[in-house]
Amino acid sequence: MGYKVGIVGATGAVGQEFIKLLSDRNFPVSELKLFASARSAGKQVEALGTTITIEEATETCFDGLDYVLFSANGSLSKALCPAAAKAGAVAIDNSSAFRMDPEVPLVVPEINGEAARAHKGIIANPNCSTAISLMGAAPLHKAFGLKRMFASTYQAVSGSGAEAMKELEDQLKAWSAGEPIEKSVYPHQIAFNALPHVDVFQDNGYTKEEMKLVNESRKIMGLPDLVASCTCVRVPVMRSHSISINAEFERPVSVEEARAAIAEFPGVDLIDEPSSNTYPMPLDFAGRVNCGVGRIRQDIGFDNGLAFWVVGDQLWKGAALNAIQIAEYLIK
Ligand code: 2RA
Repeated sequence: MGYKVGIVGATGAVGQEFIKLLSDRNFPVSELKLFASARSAGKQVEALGTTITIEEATETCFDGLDYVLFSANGSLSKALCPAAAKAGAVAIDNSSAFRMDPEVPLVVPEINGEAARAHKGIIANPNCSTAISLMGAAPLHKAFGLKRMFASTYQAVSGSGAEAMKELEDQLKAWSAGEPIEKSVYPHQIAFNALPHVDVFQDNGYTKEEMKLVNESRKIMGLPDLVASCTCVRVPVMRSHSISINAEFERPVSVEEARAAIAEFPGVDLIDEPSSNTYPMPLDFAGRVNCGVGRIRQDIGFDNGLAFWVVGDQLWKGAALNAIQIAEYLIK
């Protein structure tokens, strides 16, 4: 028994990871179809041991498919996810188009996997910084009851796509060669820099990315009144996001209990031995399925507070892997 799977956005950074992970994880695919813009239609791609011709993503291309993984822009997802659902497929969408729709489950399988079963044809994949942050916050919420959460993210350039990853490489090469540094993806040079600007600024002074982390955390954790705030920063790291979190809990906390809660939670590794300079780092998490949590300590700013650090692969747990894990959850 296999499943007929489609990928929309097959040529993008996340789309390529969808293909890789379906193969690496032996997802039971009986047929794979790849969709992209008209510009890419006709190109041939090696996938799952065969050559597949990319088709244009249209409202009528989903007939007969069981699952469609979307990693396209929000407007394309808005147009095509309903069409995929109408054709009888389960659309798992990596854009922000449906994340806050009350009719659409927003899912991190280790945290609220059961919510996926209530889908009405569309399931939303969280924003990358949200999914990775909650792989640290959720086990601690389970242990102590999360009351307030303050986050600062250190986001990899892969979050801006393959072009941004190449831009960082090119800037580093130009710098070492003493050549002029070109920039196009970001408003400023990203090499040797830190940009407190991920996605567009809102009227309240926060960026869309920062409000996604706040609002999506509330929905996934089932904490509509959670007090949360964050600052999202782009840093010259290739593909793993890191997040520093200060959190206050309802119940008294202990570092030992917090470490145990992290260690026993699925999908996350406790990496926390400061005495030997052991803590999660983005370089170690590129291409790693699990996220890592470390630097756990009593937060001196709160009663019942913990400070901790979470790292995860933006392209995997932050995007393609989480979406495939949702499909795996539904077929088990
Ligand atoms: C970023 N969260 O890191 C976005 C990608 N989805 O830019």
